[in-house]
Order: sequence, then structure tokens, then C-alpha cells
Amino acid sequence: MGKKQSWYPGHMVATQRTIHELAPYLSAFVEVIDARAPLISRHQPLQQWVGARPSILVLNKADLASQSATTQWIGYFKGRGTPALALTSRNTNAKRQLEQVIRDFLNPPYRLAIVGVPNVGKSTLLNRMVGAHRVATGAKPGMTRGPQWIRMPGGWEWLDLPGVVTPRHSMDWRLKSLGIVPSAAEERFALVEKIWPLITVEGKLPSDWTEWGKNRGFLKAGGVIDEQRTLDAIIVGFQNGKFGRVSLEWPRDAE
Ligand SMILES: Nc1nc2c(ncn2[C@@H]2O[C@H](COP(=O)(O)OP(=O)(O)O)[C@@H](O)[C@H]2O)c(=O)[nH]1
Ligand SMILES: [Mg+2]
Repeated sequence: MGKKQSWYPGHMVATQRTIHELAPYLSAFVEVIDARAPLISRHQPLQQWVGARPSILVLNKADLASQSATTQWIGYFKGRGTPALALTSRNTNAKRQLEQVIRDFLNPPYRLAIVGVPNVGKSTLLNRMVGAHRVATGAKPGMTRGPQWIRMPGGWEWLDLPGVVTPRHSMDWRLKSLGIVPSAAEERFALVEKIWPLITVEGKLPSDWTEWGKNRGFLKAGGVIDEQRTLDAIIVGFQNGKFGRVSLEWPRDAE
């Protein structure tokens, strides 16, 4: 299966069925969202699919989000009865942090599955949690297909589930800016017009993004700015945290 499998509607239906069938066997779902946009990167129908199973909300890529926004979001979700934590799955201490929250919330054995929309860091997180215990699934002929349990010492059981769910708001500029929904080249002008003021709010960069492109030497023949290259660089840079911590949603927007 290719990397873009999540965009097949058939895969979506299969994931919904899988999640529904697996829910009774799980202690909880670990729902991964992007800390920079916790509302829009959350998959609302999931709450119905998982039935009575609890969800533990991971606001991932916390290293890229405004710390103040993330602190407020954690309070927001906890205040609504949802266990939530901010995490940077790329960091080695992510494992200990998530295990602690799960231990506080559940009793062993901990049977868990990671779900969420594309590109929020689900695979990174699973690898962090199971490390070298990860099993190869269905890659070779004759191997069992479908979800595989990864059993870890201490009563931890992680489900290696391709738990991708399709975002509901496929037109949303925040999801496109974060790379959760792909953006077409011709959409990037509008995206950058929205992101750039958020990036430059501290005044360290020129307020006009074309100036930034010129300074970076993104020029075409005759010295005119290469707009597309500048736009692409800004969006990729934003997604990778090149411009610092920027949140696209704040709890005050939710009210
Ligand atoms: N900065 C940052 N990047 C992350 C973090 N977690 C994952 N990523 C990156 O986000 C991208 C998508 O991660 P991946 O695990 O493939 O997401 P998935 O599609 O949800 O499985 C990769 O480039 C990861 O390296 C994080 O905590 N911080
Ligand atoms: Mg993945």
C-alpha cells in the first residue's frame, strides 16, 4: 500500500468498520491531533465509532505550537472530561509522558490503538511507544494480514492499526496549511496570505512575504520574484516549524 492510501474512500469505510469492531477489545483509543489546530484536526465522527470507549487526546507536535495556546487547550479538553496531553512524539520522553497519563486513567492491561487524521504523527508516536518491538505486518506473502497486536512488558498492548480517518473539512485552510489535507499549487497564495501575518506577528520577518522570498533569493530571470517557489517554501517551512511556534486555533475561537 502506498503512502496516500488514506485518501481512498474505501479505505475510510474499512477504517470505520475496523474501529467499530475493535472498540470492545480496547481499553481506550489514543486520538492524535495537531496541537496547532486541535479542533479542526479532530475527527468528530470517531466519537460515535468508538462507542463507549474512552479516548485519550494527544495534542502532538507541541514543539510547533504556541505554548500558551497549548496550555489553554489542555485545560479546555480536561474541563470537558477528556484526558488530554501535549506531546512531541519526536522526543524520546514522549513515551514516558503518554504512559503516565494512561496509567493515571486506566488499569492494566492497557489495550490501545492510535487513530487520527493524516500527518499528525501517528506512526511516529507508535514507533516511539513500541520501539524495536514493532512487528512487520503483512509485508511478506504468507504473513497474517490486518491489525496486529504489539505486546510490551508491563501490560502494554498496542494495536498496529492503520487508523487513518479522513478529515471532515477538506477545504479548511488550516488543514491545508498543516499538510493534513493536500493543497494544490494554485491555492497556496491564499494560504500564505493567511499564515504569513501569524508568522510575522513578532516582527522579526518582513511583513510582506514577497520580501522574504526576495531576500532568500527566490528569483526568476530578470530578477523578478519566483512567487510559486516562495509560496511553497513558506508552506513547507511553516509545516516544519521553520518560523517558530504558531498556533492556528485558540480556545477562545471555540466558544
Ligand atoms: N515537529 C514535529 N514533527 C513531528 C512530530 N511527530 C511527527 N512529526 C513529523 O510529522 C510528519 C508526519 O508524521 P507521521 O508519523 O508519518 O504521521 P501520520 O501520518 O499521522 O502517521 C513526519 O515528518 C514526522 O517526522 C512532532 O512531535 N514534532
Ligand atoms: Mg502513519
